[in-house]
Amino acid sequence: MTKLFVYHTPESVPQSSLPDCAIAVDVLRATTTIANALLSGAEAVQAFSDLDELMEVSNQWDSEKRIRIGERGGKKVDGFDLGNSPKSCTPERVGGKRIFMSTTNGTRALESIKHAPIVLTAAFTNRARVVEHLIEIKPEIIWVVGSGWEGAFSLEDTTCAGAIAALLLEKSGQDLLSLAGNDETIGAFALYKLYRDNLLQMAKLASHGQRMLGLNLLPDMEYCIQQDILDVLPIQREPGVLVKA
Ligand code: 3SL
Repeated sequence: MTKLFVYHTPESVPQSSLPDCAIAVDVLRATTTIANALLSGAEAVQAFSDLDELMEVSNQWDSEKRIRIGERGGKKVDGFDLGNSPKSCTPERVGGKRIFMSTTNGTRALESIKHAPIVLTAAFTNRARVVEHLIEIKPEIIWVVGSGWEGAFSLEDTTCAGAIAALLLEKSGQDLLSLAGNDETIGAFALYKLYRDNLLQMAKLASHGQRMLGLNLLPDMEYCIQQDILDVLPIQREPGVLVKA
């Protein structure tokens, strides 16, 4: 029997325990970008919350075999190869390369769970593959951690957590009462039920959705709210380093 706990932000993750499996979610856009990068053949994605540390570690890598992705406030960081657009991670750009990535919130969510025995990343785009894996490995305790925005709740990440719960309910045969480890899970499931037929409306209402619209990033938003389109399972191989399973 699985218990699923949803946490809206990295800051709300318990400090005194670890789950069997932890999943970071940053729909707009870090975990969507990670899914694309690995599906496009990146060797790995190495996540950093700190830009200076990223530069220090990536400087030791062959410059032909690395791509630096840096985003702050929705914009590309000066001097980085790419911003955080999933669509920029094409096979031509990232194939065979190590991606060194730092984003405002998504990489902090990963940092907060990096000591869990199994760490995955999920977005709407690869939700089905993630849930398929959960059904295979049957963890007793799962955490789904939304990235939020600078410590605050974000609508799109919790809605995606609800999408994961909904598909897990369908595939496992458990009911909501036995699956939900906390009230946040029930709230996330309810949010997903409210918006599942119009995820674009949900994303446009979200504060980060508004920020993205202000930066002319509607095409990225439209991409990120597509469900179950990517057959890719990002899994942590060592703390902070994700590969395609
Ligand atoms: O907050 C984050 O980690 C980013 O995903 C934000 S953005 O979508 O790249 O603006």
